[in-house]
Amino acid sequence: MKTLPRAGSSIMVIIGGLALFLVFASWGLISHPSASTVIQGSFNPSIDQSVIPVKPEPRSAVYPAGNNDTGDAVEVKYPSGYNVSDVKELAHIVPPWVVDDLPLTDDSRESNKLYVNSTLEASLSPLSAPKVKSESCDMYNGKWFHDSAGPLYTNNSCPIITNSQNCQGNGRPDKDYENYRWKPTKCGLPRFDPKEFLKLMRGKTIAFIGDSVARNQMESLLCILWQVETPTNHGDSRMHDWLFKSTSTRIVRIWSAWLIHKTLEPFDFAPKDVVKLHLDSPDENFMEFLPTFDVVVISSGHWYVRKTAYIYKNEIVGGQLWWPDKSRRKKMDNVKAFGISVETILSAIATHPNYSGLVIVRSYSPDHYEGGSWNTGGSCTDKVKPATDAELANNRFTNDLHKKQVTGFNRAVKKQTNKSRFRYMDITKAYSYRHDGHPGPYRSRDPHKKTTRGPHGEPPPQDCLHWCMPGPVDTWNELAFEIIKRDLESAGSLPT
Ligand SMILES: *[C@@H]1O[C@H](CO)[C@@H](O)[C@H](O)[C@H]1NC(C)=O
Ligand SMILES: *[C@@H]1O[C@H](CO)[C@@H](O)[C@H](O)[C@H]1NC(C)=O
Ligand SMILES: *[C@@H]1O[C@H](CO)[C@@H](O)[C@H](O)[C@H]1NC(C)=O
Ligand SMILES: *[C@@H]1O[C@H](CO)[C@@H](O)[C@H](O)[C@H]1NC(C)=O
Ligand SMILES: *[C@@H]1O[C@H](CO)[C@@H](O)[C@H](O)[C@H]1NC(C)=O
Ligand SMILES: CC(=O)N[C@H]1CO[C@H](CO)[C@@H](O)[C@@H]1O
Repeated sequence: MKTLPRAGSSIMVIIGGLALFLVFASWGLISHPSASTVIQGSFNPSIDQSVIPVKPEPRSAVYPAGNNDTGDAVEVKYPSGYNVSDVKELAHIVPPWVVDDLPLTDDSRESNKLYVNSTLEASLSPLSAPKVKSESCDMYNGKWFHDSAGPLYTNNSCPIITNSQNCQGNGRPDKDYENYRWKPTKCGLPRFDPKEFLKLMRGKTIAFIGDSVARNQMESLLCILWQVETPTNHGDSRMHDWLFKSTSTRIVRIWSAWLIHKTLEPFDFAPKDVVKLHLDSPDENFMEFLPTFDVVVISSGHWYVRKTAYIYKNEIVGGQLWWPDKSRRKKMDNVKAFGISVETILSAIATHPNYSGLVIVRSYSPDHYEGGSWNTGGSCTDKVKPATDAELANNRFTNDLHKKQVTGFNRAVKKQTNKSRFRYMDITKAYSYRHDGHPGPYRSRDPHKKTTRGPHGEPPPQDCLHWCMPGPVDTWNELAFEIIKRDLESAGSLPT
């Protein structure tokens, strides 16, 4: 096949148009916030664990449509005449939502500098546990290795796995992706010991704040802990809240897709039907609970592909999939807006007069729509092992968001006035190897779902963003556990 120039090619234009159409027609892979409300709310924790409760289907499998949080699912539709083999050559094209009428402002040099040294290294104080060999162990550099010890739980031993992440329950034929563990180059990462964790977190609350990928991590932690104790559910629609009575440890989750304040009322030339993101105000829905948390695990990013208007200093400065008047100058694209939002929310926490806990910022979770972006034939179908270095796919959108997140993190930490501690849990690189850890087409129980490519090579509808449970996402909690342990240790308050 011919090699396509990066820009100006007519195929590129066609693909771009097609992609834009698909972006409107389908949506960026984020499950609906209330999907697990249903599940958690209806599950009776006193039930015999050998009887798996029947879980209602979440309202949204993978692709919520539209511009609000109702999350009605639609499938990606490939128009007739669509030919995936035309698209393959465009592997790792910038997703259409990044292509903008302004060049990306690039503060990568600055962020790289900060990233390599000041914050990260300083934030990872050495562990005195015997497993740690190095004084300054970077937990995020390392390798995935096969571990015959297997996963920390199974789809049968954890009753609260969201259906779309229950890959085994949904018929995924391979299972070995459950057996890889992360080994930092210079230290060990202990296998998660649920009893230890509960002891460490005695009387404490850990809160997960973010989108459905944050939910993915919170549910992974619940599943791990469930193996030693069945928690009780005290949640409501605003806050999911599970209590482990033996140690009075609370695991909570608050939905906040963008982490910042959003409004629906018309604003200047932005009409009612577009969500307005106020890039300089934090999301009040979780800020009010903040002082009650001891550990906050916070993350965002994936919703910045959705249709929104960006408001900054009381002015519309840009929009994503929305910019009605092309004669107006757009000052900001979604990558930049994301960077500002990260700085806003983390600064608000770092200067909150009543917060003195630990903040773990989970870095951007990479997706794996390889061989095209998610809506142009990209796929993670048939990936059954972590990628080798040679197979590692570069994803510019992921890289851009990661850089912005690092910059926002560093800027916020500099403004800190209270006693909170900030840690950047930098999983992006490690997880770029885990193209095998996503549900792919195994995202629902539907026995008639498509799991193979169509006649023109078009991939089946699939989720290459969320993580199977059990699966690689469980390692996030091993990392978080390690961060919490180091934090309490350096504060001299580790329980004996
Ligand atoms: C959300 O979208 C649904 C369907 O797309 C629509 O019926 C509803 O009015 C919308 N709600 C808001 C608040 O925009
Ligand atoms: C798809 O494109 C490839 C390469 O351009 C071509 O060989 C093939 O015939 C096309 N298939 C269809 C169904 O159009
Ligand atoms: C990071 O800091 C170490 C010493 O703490 C220094 O040796 C190294 O050169 C620094 N790296 C960069 C990229 O600045
Ligand atoms: C768990 O996965 C197995 C396949 O490995 C499947 O037979 C079983 O029904 C699943 N159970 C649940 C509760 O999803
Ligand atoms: C902090 O706590 C004090 C005393 O409980 C309270 O008066 C104040 O409103 C709180 N501030 C914030 C921002 O929550
Ligand atoms: C405990 C602590 O240091 N609290 C400080 C947090 O930040 C505010 C300012 O925003 C200070 O006034 C508090 O003393």
